[in-house]
Amino acid sequence: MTPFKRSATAFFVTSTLLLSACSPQQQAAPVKAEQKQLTQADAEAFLADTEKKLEQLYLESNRAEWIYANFITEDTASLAADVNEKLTVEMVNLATAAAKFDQVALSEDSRRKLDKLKLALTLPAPQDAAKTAEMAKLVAELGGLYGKGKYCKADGSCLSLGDMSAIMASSRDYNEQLEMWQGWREISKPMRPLYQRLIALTNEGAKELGYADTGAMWRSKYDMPADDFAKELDRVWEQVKPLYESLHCHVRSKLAEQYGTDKVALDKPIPAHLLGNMWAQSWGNIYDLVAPQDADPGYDVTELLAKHNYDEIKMVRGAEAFFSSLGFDPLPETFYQRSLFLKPADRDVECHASAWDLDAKDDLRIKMCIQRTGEEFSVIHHELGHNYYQRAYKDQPVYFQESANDGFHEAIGDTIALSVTPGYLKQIGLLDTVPDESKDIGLLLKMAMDKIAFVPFGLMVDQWRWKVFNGDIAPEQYNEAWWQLREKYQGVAAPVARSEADFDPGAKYHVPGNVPYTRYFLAHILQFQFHKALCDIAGNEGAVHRCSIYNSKEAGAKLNQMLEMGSSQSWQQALEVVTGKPEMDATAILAYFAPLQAYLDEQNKGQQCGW
Ligand code: X8Z
Ligand code: ZN
Repeated sequence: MTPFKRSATAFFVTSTLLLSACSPQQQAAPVKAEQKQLTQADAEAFLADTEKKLEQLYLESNRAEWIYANFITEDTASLAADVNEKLTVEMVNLATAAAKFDQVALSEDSRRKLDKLKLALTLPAPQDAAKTAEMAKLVAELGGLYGKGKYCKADGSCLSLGDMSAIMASSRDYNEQLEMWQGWREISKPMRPLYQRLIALTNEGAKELGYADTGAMWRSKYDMPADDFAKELDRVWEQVKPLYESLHCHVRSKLAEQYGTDKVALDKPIPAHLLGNMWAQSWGNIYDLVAPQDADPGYDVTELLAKHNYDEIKMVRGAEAFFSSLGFDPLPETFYQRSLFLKPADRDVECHASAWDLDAKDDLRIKMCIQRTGEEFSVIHHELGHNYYQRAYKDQPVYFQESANDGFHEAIGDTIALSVTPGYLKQIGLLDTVPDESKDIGLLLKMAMDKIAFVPFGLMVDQWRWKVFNGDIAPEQYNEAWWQLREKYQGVAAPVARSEADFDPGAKYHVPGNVPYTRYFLAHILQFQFHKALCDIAGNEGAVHRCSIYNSKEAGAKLNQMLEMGSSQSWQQALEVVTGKPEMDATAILAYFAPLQAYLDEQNKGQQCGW
């Protein structure tokens, strides 16, 4: 293993020192007697050197990852794994080197940069070259299994995830949905041994860096003690839970009407394949089954897009125009030249939508196999939110070229999509008449089926993963524990018996992709806080669910002020910039849906809710 070497005042990170490296939550590392006393000047020199190194490494890694995700083959997997290995080795060394300054008195700025460096890796690796290489290979293999995944029927015809998602969204045939649901989950069975090994290896790496396990490291990234953060999540979930339970109850009774109580029992969890989504994570696609009799807004964005001949590019241009209306610069021409918007017919690509900033200058891209639906129109806004955030913080030091916390990154585009209201659709010529306010319950119900339904899913994925990391869930309980949590948080159940021959968590992109998921829970709470605050700034006086910040330069400027900060300040400070308050809170999301809660209470009268 090549030790990291700093040129100016040479010190080395050896494996002995590494073993005593510490995290903020751990006891400090003893500074070795023979070692030179480190100073603030040493820290600054180290940070300056590292900055250059990181810029180069990130660029190289982004390029390899981009190519792999756009062209999944044995060779690109191998190249991506090589670069990932190199980056991981460097980052582990740098995190270890950064920990040597734990006892040195430093400026706030230097301290924050070092803390960011120590926590930069998502999957820390042990200081063992063979193990790091093995990990990098596992990461690429798992990603490839998901990206290449398809369901092939007995007759030899195959369906992609996109094909199957479209069927899940529109089919109302119990068995057809079940076939899709089961078919997709075949892809993750072979992931299990790879995943199990990856968890063991990364935990070793996390321990060497001074964390109890990789999950503990993930929870340490939120400007507060890790345990407090976990409690904060529980607190916010408790706030949203009553509304979720009301929604669950109402949707279940409508599903029972559709499929019969022999299929959907009124006192049990909902079968997970009937909610219009492969993971039952958002339910907007089955809105037609629950639409209120007299309060349906009477339009559907998918139909409006088709009626006005929106193709994939026009959908992207449309979302870009929203950001432009807020005062953001247009996307560079290279964005349109280099992005992937359509699923290629002749090769495997990772279709799960993502947004990229290759060089922290202006090489922004998205990669998405766009379908012409209202749902995907929202996802495009989501992705562009990432790109505008990336561009806004590009002049920050590399350590702070991130969102305030990862939930902020996920919340920005969604915040903009909350402004895609009937009034806005009329303004851009997609809708002829704005539905009357008497139709608001329908609008809110559709929104709740996407946003409120998501909240427990956003929480449970990492509740599972944290327990996998810390050993509370042993490998031989991976699937059983997954379904226990699905039932506990979401009140959904597998429609057919599952066993440990299955690995259902692996059928969700972020598990084999090793993308922490709590960020989406945070984003679903935060986006309603941002929306409310920006609507106030835009001078909105009506109902918040009818507010669009379209064209508001004031709202745009305030949003940009927060985006530009990157992660240079705590997320609480960033939140305060837009909302005036440093606390994450469910008050805004509950206020948005308050009229719906009253409607659901009425609908659920006499029902036995819960599961
Ligand atoms: O993964 C995503 C984005 C890319 S960051 C498309 N989302 C989560 C998911 O699809 O599971 C957005 C919402 C939740
Ligand atoms: Zn995202």
